[in-house]
Amino acid sequence: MRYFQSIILVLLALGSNAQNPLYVPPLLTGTNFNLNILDSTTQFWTGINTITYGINHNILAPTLQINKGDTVTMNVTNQLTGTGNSTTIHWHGLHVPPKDDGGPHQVINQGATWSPKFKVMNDAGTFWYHPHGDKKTDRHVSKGVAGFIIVKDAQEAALNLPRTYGVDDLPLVVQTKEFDVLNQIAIATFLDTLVLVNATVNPYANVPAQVVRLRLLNGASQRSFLFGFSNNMNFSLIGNDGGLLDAPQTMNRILVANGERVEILLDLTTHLNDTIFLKCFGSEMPKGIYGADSVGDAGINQITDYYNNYLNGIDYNLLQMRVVAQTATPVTSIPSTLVPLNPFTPDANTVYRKLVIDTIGDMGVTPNFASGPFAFNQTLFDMDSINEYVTLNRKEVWTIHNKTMIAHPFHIHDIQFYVLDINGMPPPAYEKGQKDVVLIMPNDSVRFITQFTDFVDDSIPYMYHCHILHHEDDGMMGSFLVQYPLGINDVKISNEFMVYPNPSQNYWKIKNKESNMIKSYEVLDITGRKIFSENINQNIVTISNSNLVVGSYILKLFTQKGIATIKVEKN
Ligand SMILES: [Cu+2]
Repeated sequence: MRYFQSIILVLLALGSNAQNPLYVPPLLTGTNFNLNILDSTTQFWTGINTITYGINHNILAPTLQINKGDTVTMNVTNQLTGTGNSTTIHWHGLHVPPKDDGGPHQVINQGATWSPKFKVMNDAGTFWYHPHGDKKTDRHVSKGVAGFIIVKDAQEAALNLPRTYGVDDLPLVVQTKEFDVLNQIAIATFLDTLVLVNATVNPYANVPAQVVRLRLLNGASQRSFLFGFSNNMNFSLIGNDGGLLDAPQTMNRILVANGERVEILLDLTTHLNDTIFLKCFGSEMPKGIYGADSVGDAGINQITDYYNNYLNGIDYNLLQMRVVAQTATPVTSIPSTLVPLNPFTPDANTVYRKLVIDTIGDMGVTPNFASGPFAFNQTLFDMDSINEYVTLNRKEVWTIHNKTMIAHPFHIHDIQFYVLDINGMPPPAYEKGQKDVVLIMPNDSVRFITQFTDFVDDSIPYMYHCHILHHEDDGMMGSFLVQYPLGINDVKISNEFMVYPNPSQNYWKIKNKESNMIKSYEVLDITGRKIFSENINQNIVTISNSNLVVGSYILKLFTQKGIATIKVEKN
């Protein structure tokens, strides 16, 4: 059935060779934004109405241009109809407090308005906003809700860069969509065959014969894009997720995974009247990346429909660029330097964490290393659990190890990070800037370093997750709280729990005086660094301390009613 549907879509796609003018979302500026999420219809094919969602428009969302240092208010109203359409809006890449982040906990019910107000703290760069509802991200993003955020700052303004929106500075969100037999948007079918740039089928844009800036966003649910141009011309990569690089990198291909952004400069000064296509070079994409000719192995590790999707492993056009006359004040050269990078370096207090990406084998299904279900550390996302506890201002090195047969784009909220190494090797120059998504290839270990600054919250978590949206919705996500460092004076002895013996030489026994089950515990050193932890789900716990050196420790108990901290002594 799907195979025939795929053939029909091929014919539809090949039959519509006519180029359509590229849609450029309207640019909104200022500090107060009214964003109405609504449902409507879009004709991807003439005469065929497909239900789509958008913000202030039938599909996609306005581009928000905001200035570093400004305080902005976002009035987000959920006007979606239908049942079960509460949603959220997440400001992807922005450093904002957890309550304003728009993760799955900041639900906007139908008919309601959510109005977060926050200071813009990021450097100039290309960010985006999209729904992030619990188990609904793929559905709401695929139906069309996604918009750019362009952050401006003084450092970027001082550079001679193209910045006339829609003329020599083009936002390009690249997506593929999947359709059911009624031509309605489907999700997680592996038959995403309609290619869209800014929601336009077969788009063209007039671009001036000068240096042009493209802000490329992979807004697809699962497909990665290896971008390049039909004439194989070089371009200059000037920025990635979190802002500008220190110097342009000359390249002719750039791989952009789901959620990632790059800014590139294209020198078209000698190309007047040329027609050049922005393309995806799927035939050159390494195996294991969604969009390559194969993911997974032979046999049970295959995703059958993957091979019915004609886009996988082929080169295809994304945007036809018709090079027209220069503008009045063209940029005609590419700067040799951009902005200084300030990567973090580990110190004595740095915390090291490891997340292992693997399939889940205990859900009554045979694990399939290409189609999942996937999880971090064998733990599926749970709205009511916290997976990691992070200390404010402490530097952290996270290792993400991918044990599966498919590449996963790892995204973390709140902060930007710097990739330290990939399988022990330094990252390529184009990945040295600030990032909030990194694609982890099969069997790879990627380490990044970051620091969780400015915002703490004892109950509202941030998220980390795979940005393949059906992986995220299926539970490939975790949460973390950012908390103040624990000092001895901060630790309150909880009267609800009895610890004995204390001090002790071999073990602490913890008894709960009320019926408040201890779900798990952590043993921390006195600086708040986790030494070990265990999941227990019991009222009485015995914690061996025979391997600990003599000194003070903090027991952190995660209970049904909340977190209790108790100071204990090893002697
Ligand atoms: Cu994934």
